[in-house]
Amino acid sequence: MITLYDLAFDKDLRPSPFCWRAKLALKHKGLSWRDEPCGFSEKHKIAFAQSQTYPVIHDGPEVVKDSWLIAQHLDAAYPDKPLMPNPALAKFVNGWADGAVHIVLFPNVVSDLVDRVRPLDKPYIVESRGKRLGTTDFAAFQANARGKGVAAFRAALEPARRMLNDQKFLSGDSPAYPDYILLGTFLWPRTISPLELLEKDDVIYAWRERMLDQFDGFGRKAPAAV
Ligand SMILES: N[C@@H](CCC(=O)N[C@@H](CS)C(=O)NCC(=O)O)C(=O)O
Repeated sequence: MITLYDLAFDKDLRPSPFCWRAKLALKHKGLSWRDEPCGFSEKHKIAFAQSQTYPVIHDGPEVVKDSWLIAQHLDAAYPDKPLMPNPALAKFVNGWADGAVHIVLFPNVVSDLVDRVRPLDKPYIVESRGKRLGTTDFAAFQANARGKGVAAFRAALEPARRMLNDQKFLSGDSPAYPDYILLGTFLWPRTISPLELLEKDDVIYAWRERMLDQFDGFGRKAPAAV
């Protein structure tokens, strides 16, 4: 049985976009797993993997950290239903999400995120995210960011929009890892912020609806922020 160490917030919210990638990859493979919720202050739970970040999986004798390595491990260990029929596309989407999309998304939701961590994790998140942003006035930072930030986020999605103009999923006729990467990106704000990031007539909105329905509504059923 696979064990997944998944980042948990207050009220058992599970926002981590990287953990979502791993969960959606496991679903794609039809694998079940044991879930181990962990807070920011519970890194001792993943010390066995020499990891400072979630997700980590324990799969029999194998310990794998980092969502990208987890996806690669799953394709190697369970070759049915490849997650990456087009590995170059998957690699591009992974880097684009991490290096461009998340960067413009984060300022729009940072205060909502800080508000929803477990009380025990609050000092850590205030200090670490405060250092990253240069302020601990997250509410003001977020309010200011949203002035141009939502438009910047939508603009960063343009490469996906152009693909989805012509095809149902980033991976073609059916979803694969590139789609799970981007769905993870959307499940992150959905879990910790009431902010709607997309306009209803955006092809990405319709794609997101299709993706939320995958695996019997797995993403849609996950507790979302109100
Ligand atoms: N490259 C890693 C990134 C993982 C990552 O940054 N996870 C965040 C949660 S979204 C984390 O665990 N952060 C711990 C911290 O900030 O202390 C992956 O793809 O798995």
